[in-house]
Amino acid sequence: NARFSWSDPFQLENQLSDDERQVRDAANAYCQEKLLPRVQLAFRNESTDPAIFREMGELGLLGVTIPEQYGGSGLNYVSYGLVAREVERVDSGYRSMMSVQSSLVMVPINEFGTEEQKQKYLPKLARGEWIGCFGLTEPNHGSDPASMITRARKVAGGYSISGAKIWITNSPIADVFVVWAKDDEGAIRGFILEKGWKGLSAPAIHGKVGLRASITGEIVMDEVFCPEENAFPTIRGLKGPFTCLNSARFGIAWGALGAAEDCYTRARQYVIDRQQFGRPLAANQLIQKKLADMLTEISLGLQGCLALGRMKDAGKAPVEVTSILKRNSCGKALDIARMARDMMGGNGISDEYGVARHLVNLEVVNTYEGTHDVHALILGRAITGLAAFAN
Ligand code: TGC
Ligand code: FAD
Repeated sequence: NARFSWSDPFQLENQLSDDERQVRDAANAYCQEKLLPRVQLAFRNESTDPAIFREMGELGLLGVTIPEQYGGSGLNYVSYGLVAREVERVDSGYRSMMSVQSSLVMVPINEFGTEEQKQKYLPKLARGEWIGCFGLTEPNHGSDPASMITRARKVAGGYSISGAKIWITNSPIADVFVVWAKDDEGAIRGFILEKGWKGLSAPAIHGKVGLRASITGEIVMDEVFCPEENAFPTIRGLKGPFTCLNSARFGIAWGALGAAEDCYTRARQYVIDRQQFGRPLAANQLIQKKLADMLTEISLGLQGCLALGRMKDAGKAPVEVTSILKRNSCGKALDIARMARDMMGGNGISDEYGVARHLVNLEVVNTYEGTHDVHALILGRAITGLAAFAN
Protein backbone atom coordinates (compact mmCIF):
# COMPACT_ATOMS: atom_id res chain seq x y z
CA ASN A 1 0.00 0.00 0.00
CA ALA A 2 1.28 3.46 -0.91
CA ARG A 3 2.12 5.50 2.18
CA PHE A 4 1.26 9.15 2.59
CA SER A 5 4.16 11.54 3.11
CA TRP A 6 3.51 14.70 5.13
CA SER A 7 6.38 16.39 3.34
CA ASP A 8 5.96 15.12 -0.23
CA PRO A 9 2.41 13.88 -0.89
CA PHE A 10 2.69 13.91 -4.69
CA GLN A 11 6.04 12.11 -4.60
CA LEU A 12 7.90 14.90 -6.36
CA GLU A 13 11.01 12.97 -5.44
CA ASN A 14 10.07 10.18 -7.87
CA GLN A 15 9.42 12.64 -10.67
CA LEU A 16 13.04 13.82 -10.69
CA SER A 17 15.92 12.22 -12.56
CA ASP A 18 19.00 10.92 -10.74
CA ASP A 19 20.99 13.92 -11.98
CA GLU A 20 18.36 16.35 -10.72
CA ARG A 21 18.28 14.67 -7.31
CA GLN A 22 22.07 14.83 -7.13
CA VAL A 23 22.16 18.57 -7.81
CA ARG A 24 19.38 19.11 -5.29
CA ASP A 25 21.22 17.08 -2.63
CA ALA A 26 24.47 18.99 -3.18
CA ALA A 27 22.62 22.32 -2.92
CA ASN A 28 20.74 21.14 0.17
CA ALA A 29 23.94 20.05 1.94
CA TYR A 30 25.69 23.35 1.24
CA CYS A 31 22.69 25.47 2.24
CA GLN A 32 21.99 23.60 5.47
CA GLU A 33 25.63 23.25 6.52
CA LYS A 34 27.10 26.55 5.36
CA LEU A 35 24.31 29.09 4.90
CA LEU A 36 21.86 28.24 7.67
CA PRO A 37 24.38 28.79 10.51
CA ARG A 38 25.13 32.30 9.19
CA VAL A 39 21.70 33.61 8.36
CA GLN A 40 20.39 34.77 11.71
CA LEU A 41 23.24 37.21 12.33
CA ALA A 42 23.49 38.23 8.67
CA PHE A 43 19.83 39.20 8.75
CA ARG A 44 20.02 40.84 12.17
CA ASN A 45 23.12 42.89 11.28
CA GLU A 46 22.13 43.57 7.66
CA SER A 47 25.41 42.08 6.47
CA THR A 48 26.09 40.32 3.18
CA ASP A 49 29.05 37.99 2.93
CA PRO A 50 30.54 38.23 -0.60
CA ALA A 51 32.40 34.94 0.05
CA ILE A 52 29.05 33.20 -0.54
CA PHE A 53 29.42 33.85 -4.28
CA ARG A 54 32.75 31.99 -4.39
CA GLU A 55 31.38 29.14 -2.32
CA MET A 56 28.37 28.78 -4.59
CA GLY A 57 30.62 29.08 -7.62
CA GLU A 58 32.83 26.23 -6.44
CA LEU A 59 29.79 23.99 -6.19
CA GLY A 60 28.43 24.96 -9.62
CA LEU A 61 25.39 26.72 -8.17
CA LEU A 62 25.91 29.90 -10.23
CA GLY A 63 24.81 29.73 -13.86
CA VAL A 64 23.21 26.30 -13.50
CA THR A 65 21.69 26.52 -17.01
CA ILE A 66 24.67 28.26 -18.67
CA PRO A 67 26.73 26.03 -21.05
CA GLU A 68 29.79 24.36 -19.57
CA GLN A 69 32.06 25.90 -22.25
CA TYR A 70 31.53 29.25 -20.47
CA GLY A 71 31.97 27.87 -16.97
CA GLY A 72 28.28 27.16 -16.26
CA SER A 73 26.90 23.81 -15.15
CA GLY A 74 25.02 23.13 -18.42
CA LEU A 75 22.02 21.68 -16.57
CA ASN A 76 18.30 21.97 -17.18
CA TYR A 77 15.77 24.43 -15.79
CA VAL A 78 14.32 21.90 -13.36
CA SER A 79 17.78 21.67 -11.75
CA TYR A 80 17.94 25.45 -11.53
CA GLY A 81 14.54 25.50 -9.82
CA LEU A 82 15.61 22.81 -7.36
CA VAL A 83 18.71 24.84 -6.44
CA ALA A 84 16.62 27.99 -5.92
CA ARG A 85 14.26 26.02 -3.67
CA GLU A 86 17.14 24.78 -1.49
CA VAL A 87 18.77 28.21 -1.20
CA GLU A 88 15.50 29.97 -0.38
CA ARG A 89 14.62 27.27 2.17
CA VAL A 90 17.35 29.05 4.16
CA ASP A 91 16.71 32.66 3.11
CA SER A 92 15.19 34.57 0.19
CA GLY A 93 18.13 37.00 0.34
CA TYR A 94 20.64 34.26 -0.44
CA ARG A 95 18.44 33.08 -3.30
CA SER A 96 18.31 36.68 -4.56
CA MET A 97 22.09 36.88 -4.64
CA MET A 98 22.23 33.60 -6.55
CA SER A 99 19.39 34.28 -8.98
CA VAL A 100 20.51 37.78 -9.94
CA GLN A 101 23.96 36.41 -10.73
CA SER A 102 22.60 33.40 -12.64
CA SER A 103 19.46 34.64 -14.37
CA LEU A 104 19.79 38.38 -14.60
CA VAL A 105 23.50 38.73 -15.34
CA MET A 106 24.74 35.45 -16.84
CA VAL A 107 21.58 34.71 -18.89
CA PRO A 108 21.63 38.04 -20.83
CA ILE A 109 25.37 37.77 -21.47
CA ASN A 110 24.89 34.20 -22.69
CA GLU A 111 21.78 35.02 -24.76
CA PHE A 112 22.63 38.45 -26.14
CA GLY A 113 26.39 38.86 -25.65
CA THR A 114 29.15 38.64 -28.25
CA GLU A 115 31.60 35.73 -28.12
CA GLU A 116 34.16 38.07 -26.54
CA GLN A 117 31.70 39.20 -23.86
CA LYS A 118 30.80 35.59 -23.02
CA GLN A 119 34.44 34.56 -22.71
CA LYS A 120 35.40 37.59 -20.68
CA TYR A 121 32.55 37.61 -18.16
CA LEU A 122 30.80 34.24 -17.86
CA PRO A 123 33.58 32.05 -16.40
CA LYS A 124 34.43 34.59 -13.69
CA LEU A 125 30.76 35.08 -12.85
CA ALA A 126 30.26 31.29 -12.72
CA ARG A 127 33.14 30.94 -10.26
CA GLY A 128 31.76 33.79 -8.16
CA GLU A 129 35.04 35.63 -8.68
CA TRP A 130 33.04 38.53 -10.06
CA ILE A 131 29.67 39.59 -8.66
CA GLY A 132 26.99 40.86 -11.01
CA CYS A 133 23.91 43.07 -10.75
CA PHE A 134 21.01 43.98 -13.06
CA GLY A 135 19.69 47.52 -13.37
CA LEU A 136 16.21 47.92 -14.80
CA THR A 137 14.09 49.66 -12.10
CA GLU A 138 14.35 53.43 -11.77
CA PRO A 139 13.13 55.72 -8.98
CA ASN A 140 10.08 56.74 -11.01
CA HIS A 141 9.66 53.66 -13.21
CA GLY A 142 9.22 50.31 -11.47
CA SER A 143 6.28 48.28 -12.79
CA ASP A 144 6.49 50.27 -16.02
CA PRO A 145 10.11 49.90 -17.16
CA ALA A 146 9.18 50.91 -20.73
CA SER A 147 9.07 54.52 -19.47
CA MET A 148 12.68 54.47 -18.20
CA ILE A 149 14.66 57.68 -18.61
CA THR A 150 18.24 56.38 -18.39
CA ARG A 151 19.91 57.33 -21.65
CA ALA A 152 22.79 55.91 -23.69
CA ARG A 153 23.93 58.65 -26.10
CA LYS A 154 26.10 57.58 -29.03
CA VAL A 155 29.59 59.06 -28.78
CA ALA A 156 32.85 58.24 -30.57
CA GLY A 157 33.76 54.59 -29.87
CA GLY A 158 30.74 53.84 -27.69
CA TYR A 159 28.02 55.36 -25.52
CA SER A 160 27.70 57.93 -22.75
CA ILE A 161 25.23 56.60 -20.18
CA SER A 162 23.42 58.82 -17.67
CA GLY A 163 20.61 57.95 -15.28
CA ALA A 164 19.82 56.23 -12.02
CA LYS A 165 18.61 52.75 -11.11
CA ILE A 166 17.22 51.92 -7.71
CA TRP A 167 16.57 48.83 -5.56
CA ILE A 168 19.35 46.90 -7.27
CA THR A 169 20.30 43.59 -5.64
CA ASN A 170 24.10 43.16 -5.24
CA SER A 171 24.93 46.61 -6.71
CA PRO A 172 27.15 47.95 -3.88
CA ILE A 173 29.41 44.87 -4.09
CA ALA A 174 29.12 44.31 -7.84
CA ASP A 175 32.01 44.10 -10.29
CA VAL A 176 29.75 43.77 -13.35
CA PHE A 177 26.62 45.86 -14.00
CA VAL A 178 24.13 44.82 -16.69
CA VAL A 179 22.09 48.01 -17.19
CA TRP A 180 19.24 48.84 -19.53
CA ALA A 181 19.01 52.29 -21.14
CA LYS A 182 17.35 53.97 -24.12
CA ASP A 183 19.54 54.83 -27.12
CA ASP A 184 19.25 57.87 -29.41
CA GLU A 185 16.40 56.16 -31.29
CA GLY A 186 14.51 55.53 -28.01
CA ALA A 187 15.10 51.76 -28.15
CA ILE A 188 15.93 49.92 -24.89
CA ARG A 189 19.40 48.35 -25.05
CA GLY A 190 21.62 46.45 -22.63
CA PHE A 191 25.17 47.42 -21.57
CA ILE A 192 27.81 45.72 -19.44
CA LEU A 193 29.53 48.23 -17.16
CA GLU A 194 32.39 47.51 -14.79
CA LYS A 195 33.12 48.69 -11.28
CA GLY A 196 35.51 51.64 -11.19
CA TRP A 197 34.46 53.17 -14.52
CA LYS A 198 34.38 56.97 -14.34
CA GLY A 199 30.97 58.35 -13.36
CA LEU A 200 29.64 55.03 -12.03
CA SER A 201 28.72 54.59 -8.36
CA ALA A 202 26.50 52.17 -6.41
CA PRO A 203 25.55 53.44 -2.95
CA ALA A 204 23.88 50.97 -0.60
CA ILE A 205 20.28 51.32 0.59
CA HIS A 206 20.02 50.70 4.34
CA GLY A 207 17.09 50.03 6.64
CA LYS A 208 15.27 47.31 4.67
CA VAL A 209 12.95 45.36 6.97
CA GLY A 210 13.14 42.28 4.72
CA LEU A 211 15.85 40.61 2.66
CA ARG A 212 18.46 41.98 5.04
CA ALA A 213 21.04 39.27 4.29
CA SER A 214 21.18 40.47 0.67
CA ILE A 215 22.65 43.89 -0.03
CA THR A 216 20.65 46.29 -2.21
CA GLY A 217 21.67 49.63 -3.68
CA GLU A 218 21.38 52.20 -6.40
CA ILE A 219 23.30 52.50 -9.65
CA VAL A 220 24.13 56.12 -10.39
CA MET A 221 25.51 56.82 -13.87
CA ASP A 222 26.88 60.26 -14.67
CA GLU A 223 28.08 60.22 -18.29
CA VAL A 224 29.67 56.79 -17.91
CA PHE A 225 31.58 55.92 -21.07
CA CYS A 226 30.71 52.41 -22.25
CA PRO A 227 32.78 51.18 -25.21
CA GLU A 228 30.89 49.69 -28.18
CA GLU A 229 32.32 46.25 -27.34
CA ASN A 230 30.38 46.31 -24.02
CA ALA A 231 26.96 46.89 -25.57
CA PHE A 232 24.75 43.91 -26.44
CA PRO A 233 24.92 44.16 -30.23
CA THR A 234 21.48 43.19 -31.51
CA ILE A 235 18.82 42.91 -28.80
CA ARG A 236 16.40 45.86 -28.71
CA GLY A 237 13.30 46.59 -26.61
CA LEU A 238 11.90 45.12 -23.40
CA LYS A 239 12.33 41.62 -24.79
CA GLY A 240 15.97 41.92 -23.58
CA PRO A 241 15.35 42.41 -19.84
CA PHE A 242 12.15 40.34 -19.90
CA THR A 243 14.01 37.31 -21.27
CA CYS A 244 16.20 37.45 -18.15
CA LEU A 245 13.13 37.91 -15.95
CA ASN A 246 11.48 34.79 -17.40
CA SER A 247 14.35 32.77 -16.02
CA ALA A 248 14.60 34.60 -12.67
CA ARG A 249 10.82 34.52 -12.08
CA PHE A 250 10.86 30.76 -12.66
CA GLY A 251 13.55 30.40 -9.98
CA ILE A 252 11.51 32.56 -7.60
CA ALA A 253 8.45 30.36 -8.16
CA TRP A 254 10.45 27.37 -6.83
CA GLY A 255 12.35 29.40 -4.26
CA ALA A 256 9.35 30.96 -2.52
CA LEU A 257 7.92 27.47 -2.03
CA GLY A 258 11.24 26.42 -0.45
CA ALA A 259 10.76 29.22 2.10
CA ALA A 260 7.15 28.08 2.59
CA GLU A 261 8.29 24.48 3.15
CA ASP A 262 10.68 25.69 5.83
CA CYS A 263 7.85 27.60 7.56
CA TYR A 264 5.53 24.58 7.34
CA THR A 265 8.18 22.17 8.66
CA ARG A 266 9.12 24.45 11.56
CA ALA A 267 5.47 25.15 12.46
CA ARG A 268 4.62 21.43 12.33
CA GLN A 269 7.41 20.52 14.75
CA TYR A 270 6.57 23.43 17.01
CA VAL A 271 2.90 22.49 17.40
CA ILE A 272 3.80 18.85 18.03
CA ASP A 273 6.23 19.88 20.79
CA ARG A 274 4.31 22.75 22.36
CA GLN A 275 1.71 21.90 24.99
CA GLN A 276 -1.18 24.18 25.94
CA PHE A 277 -4.31 23.20 27.84
CA GLY A 278 -2.60 19.97 28.73
CA ARG A 279 -2.05 18.62 25.20
CA PRO A 280 0.00 19.36 22.10
CA LEU A 281 -1.13 22.35 20.06
CA ALA A 282 -1.11 19.90 17.13
CA ALA A 283 -4.08 18.07 18.63
CA ASN A 284 -6.40 21.02 17.91
CA GLN A 285 -8.58 21.10 14.81
CA LEU A 286 -7.77 24.75 14.02
CA ILE A 287 -4.06 23.99 14.04
CA GLN A 288 -4.49 20.87 11.90
CA LYS A 289 -6.52 22.79 9.32
CA LYS A 290 -3.68 25.31 9.02
CA LEU A 291 -1.16 22.51 8.43
CA ALA A 292 -3.48 20.91 5.87
CA ASP A 293 -3.84 24.23 4.01
CA MET A 294 -0.08 24.76 4.03
CA LEU A 295 0.73 21.31 2.69
CA THR A 296 -1.98 21.53 0.03
CA GLU A 297 -0.68 24.82 -1.37
CA ILE A 298 2.99 23.84 -1.20
CA SER A 299 2.55 20.46 -2.85
CA LEU A 300 0.21 21.72 -5.61
CA GLY A 301 2.53 24.67 -6.20
CA LEU A 302 5.56 22.42 -6.57
CA GLN A 303 3.75 20.28 -9.13
CA GLY A 304 3.07 23.46 -11.12
CA CYS A 305 6.72 24.47 -10.90
CA LEU A 306 7.86 21.06 -12.07
CA ALA A 307 5.41 21.14 -14.98
CA LEU A 308 6.69 24.58 -16.02
CA GLY A 309 10.29 23.41 -15.65
CA ARG A 310 9.61 20.49 -17.99
CA MET A 311 7.91 22.89 -20.45
CA LYS A 312 10.91 25.23 -20.32
CA ASP A 313 13.33 22.36 -20.81
CA ALA A 314 11.32 21.31 -23.86
CA GLY A 315 11.37 24.91 -25.12
CA LYS A 316 7.58 25.09 -24.94
CA ALA A 317 6.76 27.45 -22.08
CA PRO A 318 4.53 30.47 -22.82
CA VAL A 319 5.76 33.34 -20.63
CA GLU A 320 2.33 33.74 -18.99
CA VAL A 321 2.72 30.36 -17.25
CA THR A 322 5.69 31.83 -15.40
CA SER A 323 3.43 34.70 -14.29
CA ILE A 324 0.88 32.19 -12.92
CA LEU A 325 3.54 30.48 -10.83
CA LYS A 326 5.63 33.48 -9.74
CA ARG A 327 2.41 35.06 -8.50
CA ASN A 328 0.98 31.90 -6.94
CA SER A 329 4.15 30.81 -5.16
CA CYS A 330 4.85 34.24 -3.69
CA GLY A 331 1.30 34.92 -2.56
CA LYS A 332 0.83 31.44 -1.08
CA ALA A 333 4.26 31.41 0.57
CA LEU A 334 3.48 34.75 2.18
CA ASP A 335 0.18 33.37 3.56
CA ILE A 336 1.97 30.26 4.84
CA ALA A 337 4.71 32.29 6.54
CA ARG A 338 2.03 34.40 8.26
CA MET A 339 0.20 31.29 9.44
CA ALA A 340 3.42 29.71 10.73
CA ARG A 341 4.30 32.90 12.57
CA ASP A 342 0.88 32.91 14.20
CA MET A 343 1.07 29.24 15.22
CA MET A 344 4.34 29.89 17.06
CA GLY A 345 2.78 32.61 19.20
CA GLY A 346 5.25 35.01 20.81
CA ASN A 347 8.19 32.81 19.88
CA GLY A 348 7.27 33.27 16.22
CA ILE A 349 8.25 36.92 16.52
CA SER A 350 11.82 36.08 17.56
CA ASP A 351 14.42 35.83 14.80
CA GLU A 352 15.62 32.60 16.43
CA TYR A 353 12.60 30.76 15.05
CA GLY A 354 13.15 31.75 11.42
CA VAL A 355 9.57 32.18 10.25
CA ALA A 356 9.25 35.94 10.86
CA ARG A 357 12.39 36.39 8.75
CA HIS A 358 10.81 34.38 5.93
CA LEU A 359 7.65 36.45 6.30
CA VAL A 360 9.33 39.84 5.81
CA ASN A 361 11.57 38.43 3.09
CA LEU A 362 8.55 37.14 1.20
CA GLU A 363 6.97 40.61 1.30
CA VAL A 364 9.87 41.67 -0.92
CA VAL A 365 9.74 38.57 -3.11
CA ASN A 366 6.03 39.21 -3.68
CA THR A 367 6.96 42.70 -4.96
CA TYR A 368 10.09 42.33 -7.05
CA GLU A 369 10.31 40.78 -10.53
CA GLY A 370 6.75 41.98 -11.18
CA THR A 371 4.40 42.55 -8.25
CA HIS A 372 1.62 40.11 -7.37
CA ASP A 373 -0.90 42.43 -9.04
CA VAL A 374 1.23 43.13 -12.12
CA HIS A 375 1.37 39.38 -12.80
CA ALA A 376 -2.44 39.31 -12.45
CA LEU A 377 -2.58 42.04 -15.10
CA ILE A 378 -0.20 40.14 -17.41
CA LEU A 379 -2.55 37.16 -17.07
CA GLY A 380 -5.63 39.35 -17.41
CA ARG A 381 -4.30 40.64 -20.71
CA ALA A 382 -3.58 37.12 -21.94
CA ILE A 383 -7.04 35.92 -20.89
CA THR A 384 -9.07 38.84 -22.29
CA GLY A 385 -6.86 40.36 -24.96
CA LEU A 386 -7.24 43.71 -23.17
CA ALA A 387 -4.28 45.36 -21.37
CA ALA A 388 -5.44 46.91 -18.09
CA PHE A 389 -2.14 48.75 -17.55
CA ALA A 390 -1.81 50.39 -20.98
CA ASN A 391 -3.15 53.78 -22.06
P1 TGC B 1 4.73 44.66 -23.42
O1 TGC B 1 4.00 45.38 -24.52
O2 TGC B 1 4.03 43.62 -22.65
O3 TGC B 1 6.05 44.05 -24.00
C1 TGC B 1 7.05 44.84 -24.62
C2 TGC B 1 7.96 43.92 -25.42
O4 TGC B 1 8.54 42.94 -24.57
C3 TGC B 1 8.13 41.62 -24.99
N1 TGC B 1 7.85 40.83 -23.78
C4 TGC B 1 8.53 39.76 -23.42
N2 TGC B 1 9.57 39.15 -23.97
C5 TGC B 1 10.07 38.08 -23.33
N3 TGC B 1 9.55 37.63 -22.18
C6 TGC B 1 8.51 38.23 -21.57
N4 TGC B 1 8.04 37.80 -20.41
C7 TGC B 1 7.94 39.35 -22.21
N5 TGC B 1 6.93 40.18 -21.90
C8 TGC B 1 6.87 41.08 -22.87
C9 TGC B 1 6.90 41.83 -25.81
O5 TGC B 1 6.72 40.77 -26.72
C10 TGC B 1 7.20 43.14 -26.50
O6 TGC B 1 8.11 42.86 -27.54
P2 TGC B 1 8.08 43.75 -28.90
O7 TGC B 1 9.11 43.10 -29.74
O8 TGC B 1 6.68 43.66 -29.41
O9 TGC B 1 8.45 45.15 -28.46
O10 TGC B 1 5.31 45.80 -22.45
P3 TGC B 1 4.58 46.68 -21.43
O11 TGC B 1 5.39 47.92 -21.25
O12 TGC B 1 3.13 46.84 -21.79
O13 TGC B 1 4.74 45.72 -20.15
C11 TGC B 1 3.97 45.84 -19.07
C12 TGC B 1 4.32 44.78 -18.02
C13 TGC B 1 3.49 45.05 -16.81
C14 TGC B 1 4.00 43.41 -18.54
C15 TGC B 1 5.83 44.77 -17.71
O14 TGC B 1 6.39 45.99 -17.84
C16 TGC B 1 6.26 44.13 -16.43
O15 TGC B 1 6.43 42.92 -16.36
N6 TGC B 1 6.53 44.92 -15.35
C17 TGC B 1 7.13 44.42 -14.16
C18 TGC B 1 8.53 44.96 -14.04
C19 TGC B 1 9.49 43.98 -13.46
O16 TGC B 1 9.25 42.78 -13.38
N7 TGC B 1 10.64 44.47 -13.03
C20 TGC B 1 11.63 43.61 -12.48
C21 TGC B 1 12.90 44.36 -12.19
S1 TGC B 1 14.27 43.27 -11.88
C22 TGC B 1 14.02 42.70 -10.33
O17 TGC B 1 13.06 42.96 -9.68
C23 TGC B 1 15.08 41.84 -9.81
S2 TGC B 1 14.89 41.36 -8.17
C24 TGC B 1 15.89 40.04 -8.22
C25 TGC B 1 16.23 39.41 -6.95
O18 TGC B 1 16.81 40.10 -6.07
O19 TGC B 1 16.01 38.16 -6.85
P1 FAD C 1 5.29 50.54 -8.35
O1 FAD C 1 5.42 50.14 -9.76
O2 FAD C 1 5.23 51.98 -8.04
O3 FAD C 1 3.99 49.81 -7.75
C1 FAD C 1 3.39 50.19 -6.50
C2 FAD C 1 2.06 49.43 -6.34
O4 FAD C 1 1.19 49.79 -7.42
C3 FAD C 1 2.22 47.91 -6.42
O5 FAD C 1 1.30 47.31 -5.54
C4 FAD C 1 1.81 47.58 -7.84
O6 FAD C 1 1.27 46.26 -7.97
C5 FAD C 1 0.75 48.63 -8.11
N1 FAD C 1 0.61 48.95 -9.53
C6 FAD C 1 1.54 49.42 -10.39
N2 FAD C 1 1.00 49.60 -11.60
C7 FAD C 1 -0.29 49.22 -11.52
C8 FAD C 1 -1.38 49.17 -12.45
N3 FAD C 1 -1.22 49.54 -13.72
N4 FAD C 1 -2.57 48.74 -12.00
C9 FAD C 1 -2.75 48.35 -10.71
N5 FAD C 1 -1.76 48.38 -9.79
C10 FAD C 1 -0.55 48.80 -10.19
N6 FAD C 1 14.89 45.96 -9.71
C11 FAD C 1 15.92 45.77 -10.59
O7 FAD C 1 15.90 46.27 -11.71
N7 FAD C 1 16.99 44.99 -10.25
C12 FAD C 1 17.10 44.41 -9.03
O8 FAD C 1 18.09 43.70 -8.75
C13 FAD C 1 16.05 44.63 -8.08
N8 FAD C 1 16.18 44.11 -6.81
C14 FAD C 1 15.26 44.50 -5.86
C15 FAD C 1 15.50 44.17 -4.51
C16 FAD C 1 14.64 44.63 -3.53
C17 FAD C 1 14.95 44.35 -2.08
C18 FAD C 1 13.47 45.35 -3.88
C19 FAD C 1 12.50 45.84 -2.84
C20 FAD C 1 13.22 45.65 -5.21
C21 FAD C 1 14.12 45.25 -6.21
N9 FAD C 1 13.95 45.65 -7.55
C22 FAD C 1 14.94 45.43 -8.47
C23 FAD C 1 12.84 46.54 -7.92
C24 FAD C 1 11.51 45.81 -8.10
O9 FAD C 1 11.50 45.06 -9.28
C25 FAD C 1 10.39 46.87 -8.07
O10 FAD C 1 10.29 47.33 -6.74
C26 FAD C 1 9.08 46.30 -8.57
O11 FAD C 1 9.14 46.00 -9.95
C27 FAD C 1 7.91 47.28 -8.32
O12 FAD C 1 8.19 48.56 -8.76
P2 FAD C 1 7.99 49.81 -7.77
O13 FAD C 1 8.67 49.50 -6.50
O14 FAD C 1 8.40 51.03 -8.51
O15 FAD C 1 6.43 49.85 -7.47
